[in-house]
Amino acid sequence: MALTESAPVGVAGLTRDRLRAMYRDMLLGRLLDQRVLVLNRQGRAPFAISGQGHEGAQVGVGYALRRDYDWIIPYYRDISLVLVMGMEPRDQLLAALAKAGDPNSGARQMPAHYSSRRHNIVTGGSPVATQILHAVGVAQAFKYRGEDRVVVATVGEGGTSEGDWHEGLNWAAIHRLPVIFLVENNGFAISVPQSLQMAVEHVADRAAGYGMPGVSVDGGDVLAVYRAASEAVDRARRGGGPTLLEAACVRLQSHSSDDDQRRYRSAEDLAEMRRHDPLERFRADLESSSILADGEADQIRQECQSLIDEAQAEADQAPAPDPDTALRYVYGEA
Ligand SMILES: Cc1ncc(C[n+]2csc(CCOP(=O)(O)OP(=O)(O)O)c2C)c(N)n1
Repeated sequence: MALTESAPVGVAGLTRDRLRAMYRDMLLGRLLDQRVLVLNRQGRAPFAISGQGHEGAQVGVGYALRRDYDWIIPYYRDISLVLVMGMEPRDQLLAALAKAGDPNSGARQMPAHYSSRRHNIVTGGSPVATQILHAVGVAQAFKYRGEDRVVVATVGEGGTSEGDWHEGLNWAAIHRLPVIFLVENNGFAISVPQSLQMAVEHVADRAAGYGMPGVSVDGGDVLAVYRAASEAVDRARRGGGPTLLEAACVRLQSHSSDDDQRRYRSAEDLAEMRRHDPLERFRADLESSSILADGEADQIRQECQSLIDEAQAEADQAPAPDPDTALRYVYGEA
């Protein structure tokens, strides 16, 4: 979108400071993601799964929520979303390096199973789409208690082929629960393209079948996502029920550190995808509307990079879990 339409005051009801903060959070997510991949290639982080290309969708939705009040049940690509909700680079580096202080799980879960009691982030299970049912349960509790909180569950388009997805959306619609189902549609489930997951063009086309609004938005446009998410959040808070929000994303990296997408995607496809990098798009829009001054993006990058360097230095020094605690939280408190 052209930011110049409403500059210099700001756009989408967001002040200039908030727009810059959005850019900073997208960039921090990107750089932290890159660092985890490097640690994986150095043989220090056992596994990495990247959110690069999803930052517009994640930050757009995160900014529509009330931090430490609303809840999220994220999936493994949501590195930028959990940063917006209050987690720190340090938290994710402790997890990547499997250190005892990892707040997600004390280094018991795989990396990218984000969790924070403090920030209302509920860990997902590894089977895809189980988080949908958990979110419906959380939303049911909000309604039962008469609270005006909302919960966002995120999932890939491949995950919407699971039974959990259908059961969850059906129940949420019947009971008009305050939940937003965010589908981060990057077109692939590992190597399986969307055309082999569903016979409709947009996941959101199915919303009418459940009886809820369905919105398909360009996930590369963080402000378009923010607007759509804000509407869905307002509706849910007012008792208007759930929304299926689909954000079209690009998966800039392979599925995970155990995958190589060059084996099943053409060089042309990969090059075309890179032209839709949400971070570059937002930076260009902010610069052309003078919301980011010349050189400001570089300065923000340096600040983010320093934050990540400090976080890594701290995580490097942090102790590994005590082997005697290996069974804690597995069968009960040891
Ligand atoms: C029930 C289940 N089946 C298979 C897997 C293995 N698996 C992990 S991620 C994934 C792909 C999911 O794709 P999608 O939902 O489109 O999300 P994306 O990874 O593209 O963001 C699969 C098949 C799993 N974790 N759980």
